[in-house]
Amino acid sequence: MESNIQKGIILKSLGGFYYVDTGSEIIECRARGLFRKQSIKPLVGDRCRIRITEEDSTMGYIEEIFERSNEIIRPPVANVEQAIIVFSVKKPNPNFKLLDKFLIQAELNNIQAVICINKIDLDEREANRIKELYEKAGYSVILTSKMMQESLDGLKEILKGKISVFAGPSGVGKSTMVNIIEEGLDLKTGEISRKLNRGKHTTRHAEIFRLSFGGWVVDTAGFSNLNLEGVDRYNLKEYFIEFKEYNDCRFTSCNHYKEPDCGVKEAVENGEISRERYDSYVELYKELISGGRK
Ligand SMILES: Nc1nc2c(ncn2[C@@H]2O[C@H](COP(=O)(O)OP(=O)(O)OP(=O)(O)O)[C@@H](O)[C@H]2O)c(=O)[nH]1
Ligand SMILES: [Mg+2]
Ligand SMILES: [Zn+2]
Repeated sequence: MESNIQKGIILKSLGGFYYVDTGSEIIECRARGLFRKQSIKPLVGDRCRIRITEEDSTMGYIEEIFERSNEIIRPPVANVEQAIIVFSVKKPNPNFKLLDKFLIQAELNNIQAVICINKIDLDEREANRIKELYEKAGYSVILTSKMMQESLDGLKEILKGKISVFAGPSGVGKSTMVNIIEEGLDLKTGEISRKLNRGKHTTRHAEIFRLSFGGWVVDTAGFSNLNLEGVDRYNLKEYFIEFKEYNDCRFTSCNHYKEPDCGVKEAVENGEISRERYDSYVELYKELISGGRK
């Protein structure tokens, strides 16, 4: 071995050990001294420099954590580049307000969002309607089904080379999808997953999986609500990207709610902005007025 120093990415942490993917193998590492030197605790997703021990080439020490591009809290993962926001067209039906909250959260964390409408075998027409609605707003949308292999090949392309997190409510098919994309992963799905997920919010466990075709994924337990830290009633509009084009309102500070001569409301009337997105905006706006942090 030429050098015993390598770079890698932390896949999981367990009992004081960190499992670091160097590209060619996975090394079990400790992070001794790191707290003192950099005063940071390594996170899953961290890119790091490790020193492999001389006695045992499967063990090492994390010596340095490279600067993070971001850090998400639930699950605790660093450097997530992309969020695959999964909703199913049926079983369960999509909750658009929640979908919009996921989009806002991705934006807040500086994460590229891709909307994935799954289970299209159950209603292809409705899936296409949702796709058009969000594409018109400026988002990327893919349609998938575990019954249609080609649809998952498209998703693979999107995942290649990046750290992606699968987010969305429980039961929409996130783990099923990841299992098909990467054979051999065997993530728990269906009822078993739901049982394990109960009470999981406190465990703060995270793990990322290496994809054999390049890239890493984080599978999350479904959650039904989100906290939008950093968003208030005055800046909420910034997160509805398609509004920006129509904001020639009478008041420059217009919140596109009850104000007269509002360009956004006009665009909704004309069908240029979708009614559903606007309604969802108003609901979130009202939530923020009432101070309800939902
Ligand atoms: N019809 C249909 N059912 C699907 C599809 N994908 C997944 N399912 C079913 O949906 C159920 C839930 O799938 P999971 O993969 O466990 O869902 P999840 O999003 O991981 O759920 P949590 O782990 O609870 O967040 C399972 O019974 C799957 O078989 C699909 O494309 N079509
Ligand atoms: Mg799951
Ligand atoms: Zn306005």
